Amino acid sequence: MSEYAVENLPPLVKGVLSKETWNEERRKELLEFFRHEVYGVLPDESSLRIAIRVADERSGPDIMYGRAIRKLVEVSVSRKNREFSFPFLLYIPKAAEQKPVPAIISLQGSIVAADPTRRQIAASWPAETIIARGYAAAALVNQDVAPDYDDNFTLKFYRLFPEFAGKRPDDMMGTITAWAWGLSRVVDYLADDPLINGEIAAAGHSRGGKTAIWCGVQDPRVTLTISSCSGCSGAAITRAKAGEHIRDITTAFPYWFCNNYKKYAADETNMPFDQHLLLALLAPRFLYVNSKSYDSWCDPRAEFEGARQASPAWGVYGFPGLPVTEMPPPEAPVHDGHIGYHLKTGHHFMDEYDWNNYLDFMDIHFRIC
Ligand code: GTR
Repeated sequence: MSEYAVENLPPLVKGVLSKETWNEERRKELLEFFRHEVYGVLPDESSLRIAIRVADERSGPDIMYGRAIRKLVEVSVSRKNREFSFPFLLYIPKAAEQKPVPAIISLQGSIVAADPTRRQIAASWPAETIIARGYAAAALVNQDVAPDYDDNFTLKFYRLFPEFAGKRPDDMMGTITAWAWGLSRVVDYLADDPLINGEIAAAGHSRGGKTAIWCGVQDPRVTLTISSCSGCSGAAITRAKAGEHIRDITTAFPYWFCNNYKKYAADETNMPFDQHLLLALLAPRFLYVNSKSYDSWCDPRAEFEGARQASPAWGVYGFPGLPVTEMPPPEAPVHDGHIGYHLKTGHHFMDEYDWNNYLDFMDIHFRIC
């Protein structure tokens, strides 16, 4: 593990995580760095006209046995005479009518997971459990915002930017930036819903975890960012990790990132950043990182290291980040710092065990009671 030690890393990486070098200027500089070099910049954001409406709202015995209000929400965006819209699904516990509740948004990779009829219930989004535990649950399907294949930047959200179709400047957004933008539109809605108390978590698994992190970093309204098995270009320290590296991910999924990211593939050791700096941008808000023990492509140890090495940034604000320095064994969650963590025995997946731990963490740190 010596390769991971902060003292072995280049100056930008070393410099940020101490009281002396961390300040708001530094944060802005790092955020711009990740925008221009890794995930890409959203062009001309101020020209987007956004309207959000509840298309359908129901409650009653058919909606989670009377325990929840279900809303189907539509986000419509226009720019220069082009339009695009996408839906998301939201359940709010009936109890929120008495006292507003926190919400947790999940980015899902398939429509099946976000089934509003609840005939199909996916382990990756146990909305019934979330509602039973007193939280609102929103689900956004990533491909409703932007396709998860290389469409030459022409479909869905990209339709709004015809000038970039097929000719993306090197620092222009990849799909993770587009998906993160979509998550922030769900935050827009929740921030204005009187049944929600302003505490909002954003969660995602794997590519969704990378996206949740990128959303949380850019959107200060996200109280808690949850990364499940986000691996390479997510929570995992890239240097010396096992499994996937920048070369692999930019070859298999070049459209997730801006073109600039590829230039780091050849020499990760000397790149001026690593993923703990991205996580540090979340401080002093809450972060949760979890991994699966057999997920060698993501590398659980590198994910733990991302959280551990980001941790001093929380100290700058007087909060405990990750309260442990040794990687805990499986099934031994750590919930008492501003960074939550657990490792579970298993393969690359997000399941009810993970969700119950996120909710346990939120019970401790959010205003649920
Ligand atoms: C893999 C990719 C990972 C991870 C994963 C997923 O193929 O290499 O970085 O994002 O997909 O999203 O399940």
